[in-house]
Amino acid sequence: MTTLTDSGLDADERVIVETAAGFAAKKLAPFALEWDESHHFPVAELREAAELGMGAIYCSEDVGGSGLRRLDGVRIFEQLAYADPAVAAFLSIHNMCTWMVDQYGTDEQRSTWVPKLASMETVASYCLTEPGAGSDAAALATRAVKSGDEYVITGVKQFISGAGSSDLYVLMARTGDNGPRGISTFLIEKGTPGLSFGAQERKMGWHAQPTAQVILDEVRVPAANLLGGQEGIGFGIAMNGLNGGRLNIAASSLGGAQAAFDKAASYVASRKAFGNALIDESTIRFTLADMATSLQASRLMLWQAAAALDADAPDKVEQCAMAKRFVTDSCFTVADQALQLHGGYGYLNEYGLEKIVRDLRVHRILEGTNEIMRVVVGRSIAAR
Ligand code: FAD
Ligand code: 2MC
Repeated sequence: MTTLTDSGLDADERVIVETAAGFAAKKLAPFALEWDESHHFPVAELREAAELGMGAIYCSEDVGGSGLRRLDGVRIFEQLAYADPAVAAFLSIHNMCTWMVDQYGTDEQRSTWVPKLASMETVASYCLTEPGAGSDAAALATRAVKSGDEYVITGVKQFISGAGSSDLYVLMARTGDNGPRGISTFLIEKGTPGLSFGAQERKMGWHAQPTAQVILDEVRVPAANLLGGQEGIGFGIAMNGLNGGRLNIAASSLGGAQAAFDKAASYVASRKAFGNALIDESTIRFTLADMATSLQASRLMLWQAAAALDADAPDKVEQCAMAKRFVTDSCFTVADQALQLHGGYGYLNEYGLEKIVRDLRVHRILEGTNEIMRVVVGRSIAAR
């Protein structure tokens, strides 16, 4: 567990952080490099995390959620990512989906799905992006047409984390006109006729979780699988899910960067050059000081944005976007600096630095690129 996160936590908060840190150290960290190498998706370990309440962290207790705050959530994801950012990030996507069902589902949808999602008997994927609609998500073309008491859904979703492995696909499709108000959200179970998956993408990082297309060819789902039982609210559901998702992805960057920093601080204390330990070189100390400052600034910004989401603050969308942009950029830089401080050894797989850099790189792209985060913040400034 990192030391900086200890500051200011009360006893309950400390138990939550220590539980996540203990689980991560025992069940994730020893295997992270192996899973990266073998492209193994550790579903069994994710289910063990769920047994500790990490499958539905900020969901209601009446349907099996843990009833914690977003603030607890980002602290948990930081600890998990300290061991493995790729696994932590997938769990964050599952939690986002679970929250969407809990928050917007009908009573029946909540009681049917949330308990299974909380235990991770059912693992969920979030399906918004399409080949022709990434940043411009409201331009999505997957169509859902009502037919009796079913919807018939056709289209392709691109880059879906967990695709092929997950049991439930929380999927945004068009039921109405062009634009955000014509979009609805559906719950689609694996095994539904017409649902298939593309080849696994070969990626720079995130090897411990699958990424593929989700392909829908006249997939028929009961009208009861329309999330919230209402058409046209799907874009709002998707975006509100992403507000918290963006924080959790940022927390996954923070944990990874903290691990990289700790490795680097320890390495330069023992590595000798020019007659001294590297840490005795003032420029190296300055680098470490800047890295530690970036980590602490990231953590504080993340906690502040999580508290704003907990409080449903009027500026929560901008705060989440700012934190996602700042934390994922800053922490990527810290991870890269940590690699640099290891010299040639940082470039070798066995030191674990290059995996962190590869895993964190994509956090600047997904759940809204960092350019889109600037678009969101810029719009709110212009609207003042
Ligand atoms: P584009 O939208 O085509 O953008 C290309 C470039 O243009 C980017 O740099 C972008 O920032 C920039 N740009 C676009 N518009 C603007 C603008 N207005 N101003 C300035 N710059 C702009 N999606 C899901 O729905 N579910 C998932 O589970 C999921 N998992 C993913 C996993 C991985 C490994 C990856 C790589 C992606 C995943 N995504 C997922 C998709 C991800 O969210 C998109 O890749 C991302 O939103 C960007 O969309 P795009 O790739 O189509 O890029
Ligand atoms: N939270 C809540 N509501 C939001 C929102 C947010 N973050 N962003 C937009 N909305 C609402 C907005 O208030 C508006 O509501 P209303 O119709 O009531 O006025 C509605 O959504 C439409 O918003 P805009 O008019 O801003 O829509 P526009 O199309 O111009 O831009 C944009 C929307 C660019 C902000 C959005 O498309 C976006 O966030 N794009 C990035 C896509 C993205 O993040 N993809 C991630 C995929 S998931 C992933 O990568 C994983 C790894 C899981």
